[in-house]
Parts: sequence; C-alpha cells; structure tokens
Amino acid sequence: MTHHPTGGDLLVAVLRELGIDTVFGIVSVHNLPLVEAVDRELRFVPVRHEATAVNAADAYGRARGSLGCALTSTGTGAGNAAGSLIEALSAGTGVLHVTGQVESRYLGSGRGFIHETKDQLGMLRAVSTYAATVPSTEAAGRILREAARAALRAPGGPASVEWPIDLQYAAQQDDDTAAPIPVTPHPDETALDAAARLLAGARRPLVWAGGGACGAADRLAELLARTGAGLLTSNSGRGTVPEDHPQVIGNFATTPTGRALLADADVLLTIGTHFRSNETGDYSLSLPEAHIQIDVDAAALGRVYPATHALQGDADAVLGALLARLPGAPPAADGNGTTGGVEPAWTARVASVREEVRATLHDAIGPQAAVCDALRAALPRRGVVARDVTIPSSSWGNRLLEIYDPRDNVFPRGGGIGQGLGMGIGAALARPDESTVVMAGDGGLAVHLGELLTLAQERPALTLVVFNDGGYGVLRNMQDRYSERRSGVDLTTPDFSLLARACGLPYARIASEADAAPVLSEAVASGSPTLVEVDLAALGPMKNPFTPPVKIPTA
Ligand SMILES: Cc1ncc(C[n+]2csc(CCOP(=O)(O)OP(=O)(O)O)c2C)c(N)n1
Ligand SMILES: [Mg+2]
Repeated sequence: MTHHPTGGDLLVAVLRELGIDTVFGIVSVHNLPLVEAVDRELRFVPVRHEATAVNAADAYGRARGSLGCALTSTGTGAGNAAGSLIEALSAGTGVLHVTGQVESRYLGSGRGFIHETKDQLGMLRAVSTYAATVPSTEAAGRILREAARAALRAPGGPASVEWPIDLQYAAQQDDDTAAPIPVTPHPDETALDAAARLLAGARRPLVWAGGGACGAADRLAELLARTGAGLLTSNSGRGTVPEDHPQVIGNFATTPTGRALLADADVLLTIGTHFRSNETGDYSLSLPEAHIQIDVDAAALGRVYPATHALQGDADAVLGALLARLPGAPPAADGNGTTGGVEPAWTARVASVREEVRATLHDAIGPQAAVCDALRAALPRRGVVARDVTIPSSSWGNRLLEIYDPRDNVFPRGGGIGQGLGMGIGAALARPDESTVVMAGDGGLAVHLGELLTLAQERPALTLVVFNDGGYGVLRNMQDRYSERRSGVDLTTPDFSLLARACGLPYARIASEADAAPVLSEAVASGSPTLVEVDLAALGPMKNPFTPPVKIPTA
C-alpha cells in the first residue's frame, strides 16, 4: 500500500510507470490538483483547446509507440475533447484522458453545480474504448492503470477517467501493485501450418500491412526477403518496412497498376488492417481469393474481405510462427524461377509498379512535387511527418512523401480536419531531439489557430507548412465538378506573415518551385518553430483538381 498526499501525486506516479514525461491539457477548478502535480514533477503543456490536448497526447503516444496523457475539465472541457477522442477511437491509438468531475456528493444531482454535466460518463463511454468514474480515494490508482491497459490493449483507443474534484484533493491509498499480464490469442498449429503452406507455394505473393503490423517490422522485412512478395500498405501501415525498400509499393493499392497487380497476385497476406473505405476505393478493390488475414481483433477477421485463412493473434508473434514454417532459403535463390517460390518476373513487376505509381503521382501533382521532394530532403531520415486533412496530404503526403518508420507517420485516421497542428506539437514534444514537420491547409489550421500560441510558447523543433488556397479546396473542387454553385468553401484567410509575427514565430513563403528547397531546409535546420506558407495560387495548379475517393450519387 502506497500513500500519496493528493490525486495529483498518484497520477504522477502512474504516469512515471507508463513512461510519460509530458502531459497536455487546460487547467480548471476541477483538475487543479492534477495539473499542479504534473507541472511540478513532469512537464505540463497548456494547450489552447481540449481537443488539442487529446490530439497532442494521442500523437505523443504514436510518435513513441506508446501512450499519451491529456487533462481536461468537467463539462465543456470534457465535451471539447470528444471530437479528438473519436479520432483516437477510430485510430485505435492509446490516450489516457483524465477529466474533472463535480464534487462526489453532488454527482448526478442536477442542481447546476459549476461545470455539472448530464451523464458525462455516458458521453465519455460513447467516444472512448474505456470510461470510468473514480469512486473513492482507494480506487483511483487501480482505475488509472486499468484505463491505461485498456488503451494499450487491442483494439486500443482512448480511455477516459472522470475524477470528482474532492477526491482529487484528498490523500490517496494505492494498493494496485499486481499488473495483470495481458492475454493475447494465438492461432492453432493447424491453421498456421495451412497458411504457411499456402504462402510457401505462392508464385505471385503480395502482403498488405496496416497499422496493426507496426510492431512486427523486423519479421515483416524478413518475410519480404524470404517470399519475394511485394508490400502494399494502408496509410497507417506506412514505414513498417522503410518506403525506399525495393519491394515496398506502399499506399498505392487503388491506382490502376496497383489494382492490376492485386488482380494477378495468387496469394495475399494481410496484417492488422481495417481496409478503410479510402484505401480500398470504397471497397471496390478486388483481392485474390487466397487471403491469409492476421489480426489481433477477432471482429476484424473477414469483416470487409473474406479470409480463407484467418489467424487471430499479435502480428509479430503470428509472423514469427509463419516464418518458422517457411522453407529456409530465400526463394529467389533457386535462380531459374521454374520450381517453388516466387516467379522472378513477379519480383521485377513489383519493382516496376513501385516506380510507376511514384512517377505517375509525382507528375500529376505538378509544382507541388518540388515541395514534396524538398520536404523529404530537408527532414532527417527519422523526422515526424504530421498531416492535417488537406489536398497536399491526401494526394502526395499520404503516399509519395517517403516514411521510414511508422512512428514518424502521424495523421488523423478518421479524416477530421484541424487536428494536424496539435498532433504535430504532441509528436514533437515526444521526440524533442528530432525534427517534426506539420502539413496543414489554411482551412484545417483555422480550426485551432490558437495552437500557434502553444507552438510559440513551447518552441519545439517543428516546421508548420500551411498550404494556402483561400478555403476548403477539396470541397471546392468537388462542388466545381459536381454542383451548380459553391457553398461554404471560400474562406477569408489571415495574412500569415503578420499572424506569425503576432505570435513571435519566424515566417517564410514558398511561391515557386525554386523556393521550396531553400525555405524548407532552412526552416527544418533552425531547430525551432517556423511557419512556412505555401502560396498555392502563386505556385501553380496540380495537373487535375484533386477530389477525394468518395461516391457522389448525383454525379
Ligand atoms: C472535423 C471536420 N469537419 C469537416 C470536414 C470536411 N472537410 C474535409 S477536407 C476539408 C477542407 C480542408 O481545407 P484545408 O485545410 O484548407 O485543405 P484544402 O482542402 O484546401 O487543401 C473539410 C472542410 C472534415 N473532414 N473534418
Ligand atoms: Mg485550403
């Protein structure tokens, strides 16, 4: 039994167990003991909106491959966090969200106690993978750890704990010493044998890695070497094998050549992927019939595409079991391509598809290709690329801009705008010795413009690249193509140089292809926050206006 003077001290102890050294939030009368203890013992980052607290904590966890923590207030504060909790829930990423609650004796009384909320727990339950109320000073430690475990356990997501303010101030007794070992399912030997046989006999194999493959990087690379398979990825699976590897096609499955390759593959192994609509052309992609699917979440097996071999378990463990069953030598070693293993022509085709999809996209994005190239050249190999939902992300940032480690690949998997800067700040503070770049549109940035002040105050090594087209470009393109008139897409944007000056941030502008390399290399090399505006009107258009891969029934 350990005693802590307040709930804040207990929270700090639990955060230390979890390896969390930085916490994001907004202070309030309903979380003061927590914020004060965190600020005293760790690092407290006062963001300007609770949604950002969650986005930053989420990205902090993603950038480290672990968990982040957000602190919010009761009522509106907790409600403000909800949108970003939805993102973490959709992504299955770990956030420990601790929020205040009114004094325990007034809980649910409906008497209008300051910040009182009708069924706050119900709201948190709806947007979190776990939600609980701290009922006593003996239970807080157990509940916080239970929440953290739930956030980290597949399918993952945010865990919310609401904590009545009187109980936060009180001394705590913590007797939760025995952390239960999580039980991970593992497929049976017969299922593994059958899947391994199929894979060993494949002549034209492909692998598709999603976010669930991130913990299996080495074994996935070994699998590519031993089978000669090409690797497609979802957006979340990017970087699990570095994207400059010759067998990595990447997030290009829905391109014409990607589709054709899938159509000709004889075996597909998919690992930890949701087959999200945007990554399958609204499920129009056809996959080979012989489909081995690995997922730790039983609900994901066969949910979108039928699986002939469904293997429930941890990606790394199941890949290890499959590798142990494959013939030892790399199949390509047999040289003549007539017996066993991959056809040499398939390996060559994978390599050429890899080149073709990149060259085609590089050409299609016109002058933005110079920005993409300059961004990659400016960033060290292990820099974080955080992206809001903007045309440059959706077209090339999510595909062409190479990623070499999944922890460097931070973006809202649920597609909500406005979260990129907060995520970038969280990632940058999670890895203070490395560089972070944020790609945001003028529309997405405007959602949380206040976070420019967080950026100016915390001063991480973050380059914020704002792609300014004076509005919600992607919806403008859709309306220009499918509608009679524009509605709600043209926006007043600030003078970004004055805005940066007002916040005390250095500013630079890219108005031509030639500007891209010098501006971005200087901004990243500065090691401090910089606002870079890409003036898209001056830079010039992409070859075709970008529209998203969604169905328009009236089109
Ligand atoms: C929270 C949320 N609200 C609305 C949308 C719809 N939406 C998707 S992209 C977009 C436009 C974003 O504009 P901007 O950041 O300037 O990028 P651009 O499309 O101009 O490149 C909007 C409004 C969304 N995805 N998420
Ligand atoms: Mg825009």
